[in-house]
Amino acid sequence: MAGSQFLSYLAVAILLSSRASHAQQSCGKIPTSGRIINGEDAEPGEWPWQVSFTSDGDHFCGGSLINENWVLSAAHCFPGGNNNYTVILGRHRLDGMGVNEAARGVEKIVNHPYYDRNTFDNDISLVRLSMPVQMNNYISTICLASKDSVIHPGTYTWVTGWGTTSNGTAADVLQEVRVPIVGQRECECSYPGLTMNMICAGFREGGKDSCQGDSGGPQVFNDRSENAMVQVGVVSFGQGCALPGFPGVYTSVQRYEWWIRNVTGSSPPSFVNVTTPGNFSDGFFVCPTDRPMTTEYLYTHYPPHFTTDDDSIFGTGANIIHFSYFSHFTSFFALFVSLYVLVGHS
Ligand code: 4AZ
Repeated sequence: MAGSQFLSYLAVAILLSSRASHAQQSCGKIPTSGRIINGEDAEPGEWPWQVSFTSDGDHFCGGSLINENWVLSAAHCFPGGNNNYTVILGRHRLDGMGVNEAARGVEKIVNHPYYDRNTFDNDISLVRLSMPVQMNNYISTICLASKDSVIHPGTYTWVTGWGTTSNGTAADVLQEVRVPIVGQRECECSYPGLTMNMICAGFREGGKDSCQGDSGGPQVFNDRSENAMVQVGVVSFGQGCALPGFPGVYTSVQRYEWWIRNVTGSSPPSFVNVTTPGNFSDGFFVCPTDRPMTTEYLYTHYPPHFTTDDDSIFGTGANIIHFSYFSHFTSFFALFVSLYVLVGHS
């Protein structure tokens, strides 16, 4: 009798504690309502963790609210450390002041100590707000992918921001776009300097992407098993925007669990262990050598003209990858001609 009583107490205790932990997990709430290049307008409150960094009233980068005091963003957004930045939360449009907006100053900016502005390795930053924010339907936190998360190639993720759209100007209404994760090996074909701290997303044919002004903003995965949105990446860089063969590159959030816990201290954000469905790895991926050699590619994408090179964070280096493909093409052509001459003469 005593044993079964104990067991039922235990069951009740387990039930209560699991309820408590579910109640605590308030991050990444999926709202009931329902350029970015070739994205769509978001609904107000659809991405309540999205923030806008402004300087003298102008939006310059995105970020994501991870608890009442801290915003996650990209280190390359803050090259000069702390300035007179304003963080706008609950924002839907860049034009005019929205009724659900709240603004905060910046108490401090903590760029990752190993951020490398040449390679963009460790392009991650934590920004402490001047005052905590009150959560509501338009302002709430995103969950973060924990260190043991496994995110397979092909997994669909959402990226949001007010960056450059396909018409070449900044968005007014917050944009959202859905892009699949690209395997590490495949992405290295496009970006030979890619590190383990980076994760790529985009379509092989291009067309949908994040772009300038989206930097620092969140790349999130809809984790149906947790019924929560979990941030897996931070918008970091790319060769142009939405070009075929050049996915967007994101800072891999899971690599920074310990750093984030360390900086945020006594009030850490919520980490969620995500494992996405998909194939095991892209370990056997072989870089395509034919892709840029098609005349169609050369005519439509060489040199890249989607965005101006001045806007590209790669600056004047923007054409290097294309150029090396082009020189491959010419050397293959030369080889072909010499073989033809040799064989033709024997
Ligand atoms: C940028 O300049 C930038 N296509 C951000 C993301 C991407 C490209 C450029 C990804 O901030």
